[in-house]
Amino acid sequence: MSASIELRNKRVLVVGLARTGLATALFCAARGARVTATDARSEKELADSIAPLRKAGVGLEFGGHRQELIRDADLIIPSPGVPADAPLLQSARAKGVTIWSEVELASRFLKGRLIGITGSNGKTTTTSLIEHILRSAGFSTILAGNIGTPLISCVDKASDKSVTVAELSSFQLELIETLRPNISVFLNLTPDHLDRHHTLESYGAAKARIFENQTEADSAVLNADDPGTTPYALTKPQVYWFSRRQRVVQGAFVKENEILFRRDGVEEPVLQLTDIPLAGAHNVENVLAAVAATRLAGAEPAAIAKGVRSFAGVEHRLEFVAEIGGVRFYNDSKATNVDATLKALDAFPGRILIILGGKDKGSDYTLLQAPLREKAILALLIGAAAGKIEKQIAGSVAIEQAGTIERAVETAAHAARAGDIVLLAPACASFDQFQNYEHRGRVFKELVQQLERQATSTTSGGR
Ligand code: UMA
Repeated sequence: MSASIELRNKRVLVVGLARTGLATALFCAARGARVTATDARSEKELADSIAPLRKAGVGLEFGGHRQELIRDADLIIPSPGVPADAPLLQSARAKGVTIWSEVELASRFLKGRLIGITGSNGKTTTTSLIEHILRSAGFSTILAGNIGTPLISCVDKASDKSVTVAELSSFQLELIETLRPNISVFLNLTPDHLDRHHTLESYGAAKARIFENQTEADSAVLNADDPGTTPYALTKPQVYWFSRRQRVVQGAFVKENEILFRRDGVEEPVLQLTDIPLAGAHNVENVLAAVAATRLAGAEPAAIAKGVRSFAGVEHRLEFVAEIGGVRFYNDSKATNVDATLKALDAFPGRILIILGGKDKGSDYTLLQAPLREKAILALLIGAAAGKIEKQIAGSVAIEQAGTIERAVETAAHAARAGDIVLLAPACASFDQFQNYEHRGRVFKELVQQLERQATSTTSGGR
C-alpha cells in the first residue's frame, strides 16, 4: 500500500493520549521504537491509560508539551484532536521533523485492501454500511478510523485478503504523506471544523487528500449532486459518481425509485429505494455511495441489496429511542454541525421539538431559520453556544433556554403532544458539557428511557 517504515530505534513523539495516542505509542513501542508521549492533561486525569504505557517503556510527560520534546524526535504523531498548527508542531515543522497522522503510520503497515471514506456528513453511516455489506457478502472486513477505533490498532488483524473500511476525517487526512486507499469515497462538503481549518477551502483540501496518492489502479467515488466535492475529481484514479438526481456516466444513481450501478455503459439494477431501512434523503446518498464502493470492491448486486436491507443503522445517527404517549424521541447526537442538523430536520414531516447547542465551531446558525420556521415548534437551547444560536435563529421558532440536556428533555417532554418528534440534533460539538458526542447521545437516551419507565409505571399504577 505505502512504503513501510522501520520503527526500531526511531525516536517517536506521540502527542495526545486518548484513543489514538495510546494505540500509537503502544504500537511503536512494540516495534522497538523509543517512544515519548505527551498530553496537555495531568497525570491524574490520564490515570487509566498510563499503566500499559509505562510497562511498554514509553517516556511520559503531562500537563503540556515542552518545546524541548521535539529536539530528540525523528517522527511526531499528533492525535487528530491536536491542531496541526499547535505551537509544538509549528516548531517541529520549521526544524524539518516528520509529522504524520496515525492513519499515515498505520497505512505503512496495513495489509490487504483499504476503502477510505470522508465527507462532512454521513461518514460513519456510510463506513458502517460498506463494512456491513461486504461482511455479509462474505468478505473478511475490518471497520476502523474516525468511527472510533484507531486504524493503527487494526494493523495486526489485517491480512492480504482483508478489506479495511476506514472512516477518515480532515484532521487525519491533513497529515498524510503516502496513504493510498484502493477505493476512496468523498461524500459531501459543507462547513464544519472551521475553528480548526479556518476556511471551507482548506477544510475541503484536507479531505480531498484522500485521492492524492491514488493511481489508475484505484477508484475515487464522488457526489455528483454536491458542488462542494465535484471540483476534486482527479484524473489519476478511475472516477465514479453517485447521484440522487441524474444518471451518471460511471457509478450509482436513482432511476424511477430504483438504484442502478453503471460501468462501461452497462447498467445493473441493485435495489429499490423502498429497500432502504434508514430515514431521510441524505441516507439515500449514503446508500448510493455504499453501492458504488461495494460494487467496485467486487460485491454482487444481489449481495449488496441484501446487505442494505439488513443494515440496522448506527447509534447516535437519527437513532429512534422511544415512543412515549405518542411522542417519538430521536437521538442524532452525531449532528455536530449545521448541515447535519438540516438533514435531520429534513427527515421528518414536522412538529419537531429540537435540542440545539453545545460547543460552537464557528458555524452559521441562520441557515436553520427556514426549516425551523417550517417544521419546528420549539427549540431548546443548551451549552456554550446557546446565546449565539438564540440570536441567529430568533423569530423563526419559539425558543427555550434550557441550559442542560436534562432540562431540555424534561421541558420537551412536557411541551410535546402525541404525534410530535423530540429530536436531539445539536449542530454543535459536545465538548463543553460532555466527553464526546457518544456520551451526549447516551445521556439523552438514558433521560428518555427514564421518562419511558416513569410513563409505564404511571400507566400500570393507574390500572
Ligand atoms: N490533547 C493534547 N494537546 C492538544 C489537544 C489535545 O494533549 O493540543 C490531548 C487531550 O488532552 C486528549 C487527547 O489529546 O487526551 C485527545 O485526542 P483526540 O481528540 O484526537 O482523541 P481520540 O480519542 O484519539 O479520538 C480521535 C478522534 N478525535 C477527533 O478527531 C477530535 C476520534 O474522532 C476518532 O474516533 C479516534 O481518534 C479514533 O480514530 C471523533 C471526532 O469527533 C469521533 N472526530 C471529528 C468528527 O467526526 O467530526 C473529526
